[in-house]
Amino acid sequence: MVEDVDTEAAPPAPATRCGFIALIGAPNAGKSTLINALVGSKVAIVTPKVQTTRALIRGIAMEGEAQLVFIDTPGIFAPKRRLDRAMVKTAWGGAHDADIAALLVDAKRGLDDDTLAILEKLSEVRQPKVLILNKVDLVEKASLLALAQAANARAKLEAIFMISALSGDGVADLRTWFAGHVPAGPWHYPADEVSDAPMRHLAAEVTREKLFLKLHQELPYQSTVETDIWTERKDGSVRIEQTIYVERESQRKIVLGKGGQSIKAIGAASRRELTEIMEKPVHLFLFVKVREGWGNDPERYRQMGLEFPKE
Ligand SMILES: Nc1nc2c(ncn2[C@@H]2O[C@H](COP(=O)(O)OP(=O)(O)OP(=O)(O)O)[C@@H](O)[C@H]2O)c(=O)[nH]1
Ligand SMILES: [Mg+2]
Repeated sequence: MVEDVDTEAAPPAPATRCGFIALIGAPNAGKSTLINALVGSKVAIVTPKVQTTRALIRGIAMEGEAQLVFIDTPGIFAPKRRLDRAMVKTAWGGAHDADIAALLVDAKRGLDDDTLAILEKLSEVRQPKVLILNKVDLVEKASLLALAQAANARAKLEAIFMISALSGDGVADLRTWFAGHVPAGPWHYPADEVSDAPMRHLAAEVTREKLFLKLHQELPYQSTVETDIWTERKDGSVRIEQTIYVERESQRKIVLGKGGQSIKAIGAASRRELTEIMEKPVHLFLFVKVREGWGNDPERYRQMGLEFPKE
């Protein structure tokens, strides 16, 4: 019996591509909303308040043979405090280290001072740059064109997109474009991974989101959340202990609320979401501690994943 011998070489495997795409922009432009939409699950927290994101967060999406590693960054603004400076420095670091820098602009706010300053500094970034006009659900289509032209006159842009990160409008096109423009190369992460951040970090962020949503004025900015203890229990549940650090005793009282009502609401909302994310029962214990000057404590920065600025 003669067997067919296939003398032709097997077709080459489709070439993989992989790249890092930094999402930068003014506070509140919708960067974190967009990274969640691109990845298809919650990797970054979102609130209506400015300066929600404090450190780099990587979210991973697969598009055909391309692995897209999106980097959510803190909003860029004129920093005043040490924490602000660390956040802004981190955001620019993210842009310089990526393969593609994507500038997100809130189309409703347009080219305000923060965004103009970013556009100017963006010219120092050598990587290809794209502009993403976000929140198109809030503006007239006609105004978008003028906005795109004004931005294009200030920076060399490879492409301009108009999207709504909230509704998902235009997000798939964005993913397709990035997949075609990241470099050829092996994937950096397993194909099923959506984030490289440890769960205990995401858990602290989820509690911080609830704190931002529940508390107002200066308080969200004068507090930080850390996960201290994480125990997987035999019954399949997980026990999480977290500390909320504030600057002053008066703030601790506000976080606790009358009869502990505020902290209870924050804890309940966080626990509900963590249960959903992890698909297992969560026992969450929150403690509130006064740590005066935590904004100048290197250890708090290390916990947040931020470099500690010397001044
Ligand atoms: N209408 C509308 N709202 C949006 C859209 N994208 C984001 N938002 C809202 O804008 C607010 C800020 O969104 P975030 O994703 O937290 O913005 P960010 O750029 O990450 O903000 P920072 O982390 O503070 O820099 C939230 O209330 C979002 O729901 C959009 O496409 N349309
Ligand atoms: Mg954010």
